[in-house]
Amino acid sequence: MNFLYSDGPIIACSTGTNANSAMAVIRISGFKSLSQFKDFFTKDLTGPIEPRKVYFTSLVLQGQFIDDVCLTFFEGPKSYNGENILEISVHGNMLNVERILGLFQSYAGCRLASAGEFTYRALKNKKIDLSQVEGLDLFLNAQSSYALEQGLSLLSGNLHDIYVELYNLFLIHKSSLELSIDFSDDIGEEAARDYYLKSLEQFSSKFSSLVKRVGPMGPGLLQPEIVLAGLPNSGKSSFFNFLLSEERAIVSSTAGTTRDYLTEFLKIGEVRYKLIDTAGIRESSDLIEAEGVRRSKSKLTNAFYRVLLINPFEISPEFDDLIINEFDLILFTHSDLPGFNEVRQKLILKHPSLGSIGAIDLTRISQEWETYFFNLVNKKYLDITLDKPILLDRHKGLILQADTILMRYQALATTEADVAILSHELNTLGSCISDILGIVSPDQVLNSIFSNFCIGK
Ligand SMILES: Nc1nc2c(ncn2[C@@H]2O[C@H](COP(=O)(O)OP(=O)(O)OP(=O)(O)O)[C@@H](O)[C@H]2O)c(=O)[nH]1
Ligand SMILES: [Mg+2]
Repeated sequence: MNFLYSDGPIIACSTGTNANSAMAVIRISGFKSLSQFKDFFTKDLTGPIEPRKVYFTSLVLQGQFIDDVCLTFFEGPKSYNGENILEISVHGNMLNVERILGLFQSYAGCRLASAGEFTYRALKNKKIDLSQVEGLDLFLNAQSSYALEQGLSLLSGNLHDIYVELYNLFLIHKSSLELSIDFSDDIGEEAARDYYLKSLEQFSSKFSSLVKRVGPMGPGLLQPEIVLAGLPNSGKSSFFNFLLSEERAIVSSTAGTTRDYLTEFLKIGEVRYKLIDTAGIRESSDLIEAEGVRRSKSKLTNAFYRVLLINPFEISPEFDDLIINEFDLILFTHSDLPGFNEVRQKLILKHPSLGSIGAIDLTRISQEWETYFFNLVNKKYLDITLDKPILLDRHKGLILQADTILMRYQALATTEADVAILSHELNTLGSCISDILGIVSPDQVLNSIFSNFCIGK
């Protein structure tokens, strides 16, 4: 990230530049005065311009008409990022947007903004803290209504309030330790100790409700993936196509047809899942196929929902290793073929864990079956999100780290350990808590967060 320490006016199209649209919003941030753009608009920008009011005007270059636009001025520091911001709504043809961006770069001293640079300036100007930046990122990239909700909650809602309250309770407790060192003669040793223990209890009870919201690490809930796995010819691609209602993947009776995994979005309920068709698992001397199999296995490890498809007529030795994985659903295919029940029964005798699972016939799969499958996936997502798990790994990591330190600290506090040791532990705890809000954040943390942002935000 090269913008961390550079200022000056920046420009970007905040509505994206990948597709033509009716309108596009171009933003300029960090300029000293509106009058520096006076030659670009027929509206007189040297006169009074009311902030937050929309002005319809023409955009011109050296007297030549470019576009009809709407201007809105947000005056710093009362703006999104604390700087002067000008928003120009233009016609959203990509070529038009590009030429307007170019015009302000060539003739008005603006520089094209890097991804997330508008928001970085908001952080720098203390308009928002780091956890709110992450909330915004979560909101803008959400793949489910739950992630949307948590993004907002982190940006300006309940979760952010909890973090702030926790930090404040920590400061109160820290001051109680200082009080017991410096002023216990004034207020009495017992009163100081009471205050110390009470403030610790308040902090730890608030914190423990947060710890309960930490689930497993990884992108499972942020970008949930449904992975279809199985041996070659088990019917994965057939099922993939069925769920997408299109012939997206090649289906054939040649084992090993799918060589690399295929991904498509599939909306179920209020979640946009990545549906993944994988290469059939088998030993192969073919380097490309072997790589495809390796990728399939890795997709399976990180999946939110794992489906195993079994064609009981084609079982190879790799099957034993495959079923060691945990699956959310196991589907038997080829149930329309004669002898299905016998081969299925034989397989179940060998692997009793498969016994309780029903058979489906992919050649006769029906709408009801699709609804049944969607309900299963949906239920898992709803069950997991019921307890409002925290989605961001950085936060989960810090909360777990703080939890370990807090347990150690509480043990020391109750045994009335030496104040120097208590102070040391408390400072370590404090840095975890303040890191969640990003009160002091190293550059690499900032870099990793801002690398997710899109240009124009
Ligand atoms: N009769 C019958 N044929 C099926 C069924 N499901 C799939 N098939 C057929 O089985 C063959 C293999 O199906 P695919 O969907 O390509 O299997 P796959 O698991 O993707 O196979 P790979 O890509 O090689 O790993 C195709 O000829 C399908 O038409 C089923 O339930 N019944
Ligand atoms: Mg396939």
